[in-house]
Amino acid sequence: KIKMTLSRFKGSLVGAVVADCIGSLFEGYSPVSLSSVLESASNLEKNRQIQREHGTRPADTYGLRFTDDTAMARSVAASLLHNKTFDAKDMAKRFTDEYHKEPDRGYGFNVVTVFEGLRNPKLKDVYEPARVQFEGSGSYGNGGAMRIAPASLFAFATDKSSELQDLASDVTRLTHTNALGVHGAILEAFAVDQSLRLEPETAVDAGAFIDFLLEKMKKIETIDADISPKSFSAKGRKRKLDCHPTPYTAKLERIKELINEDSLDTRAVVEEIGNDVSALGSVPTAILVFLRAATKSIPGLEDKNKFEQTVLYAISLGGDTDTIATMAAAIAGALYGVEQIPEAWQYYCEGVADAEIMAERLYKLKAL
Ligand code: 8NA
Ligand code: MG
Ligand code: MG
Repeated sequence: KIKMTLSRFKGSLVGAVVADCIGSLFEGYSPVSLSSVLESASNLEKNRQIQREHGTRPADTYGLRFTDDTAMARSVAASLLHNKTFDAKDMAKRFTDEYHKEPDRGYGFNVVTVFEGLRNPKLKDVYEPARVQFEGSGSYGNGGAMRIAPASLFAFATDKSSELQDLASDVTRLTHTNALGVHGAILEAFAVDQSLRLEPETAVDAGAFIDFLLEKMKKIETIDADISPKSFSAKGRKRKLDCHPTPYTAKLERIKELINEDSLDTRAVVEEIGNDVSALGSVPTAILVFLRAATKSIPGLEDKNKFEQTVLYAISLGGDTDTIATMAAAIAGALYGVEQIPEAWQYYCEGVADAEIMAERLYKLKAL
């Protein structure tokens, strides 16, 4: 049982890394054909086979780089591990140091302004640079949600899951203060936490999983809606469900219906739920992907295991592929464990070894 949880911590963080690396090959393409996604995955397997047999091809020739999603998740994990608690200044410094060390990781167009602001030595309030983004409405991008999984593991390990909502909000507001960006990160954080609590031997009850998230989001959306009306402007609400006064709740209700449909059209998912860089247009999508793959066989991916189905299906939706895949994989890996992540994927994706170590260290916080 104990070993099981460790494998699920690793599954979540390592899963997020490989999904980011593979997903980034398709970022921005819409639509993406499932066959091209399958080809990328099978190339990894083939190269690994050749490499094994002949030992001729160095790993780095075929290595896939991680992007901003992983770069920032690593900082979240490292900061929580170093301080054994949330330290806003320390985490912000890790974000900016990481960015300035390697700015070419595919960061969002506007978040880099926040990094510049955070570097100002006279800065008094570490949340200020994020707050002034987009004329004071703050970013609603998915950059908060894409990095939140380590916070879920930290809260789980330290028995502080009751504080997960605040932790996810604090971690996110360092760069994203728009309610839609913050709520998206909270939703992803709860989804990872909930996945860690599922019985791995029992079939996933998608309805119950969504009901749990609905209960949380209903409360969050109705309370915060009154506090920050500026965050709830029409901006960034592209789809019909986005315009609902409680949009995450509305989308989760709709996803509950969609995942039960016999055949689920990719275009319908993209048009109704989304595949873009906004949190509202990607976090619910990641949850849909996880639940659909958990409860149904994805057409064309029948011979793949559940973790692979989750990642490959996420990427096939196109758009912000690395981020939707990384979020879905963090949830899926927390259920299936690291054993379901193909060895070839782990071998060729940059940052896997670090993710594994961080998962282990987070897990060990349990003993404290
Ligand atoms: P961000 O905070 O810069 O937000 C991303 C984008 O969302 C911004 O550049 C804006 O276009 C838009 N946006 C966010 N908030 C507002 C607002 N209040 N008003 C108007 N527009 C707004 O960056 P982030 O950290 O949230 O970005 C995360 C995503 O960007 C990730 O997918 C990451 O991988 C990266 N990325 C994505 C693509 C892609 O094509 N999908 C390409 C490069 C980078
Ligand atoms: Mg990225
Ligand atoms: Mg992305």
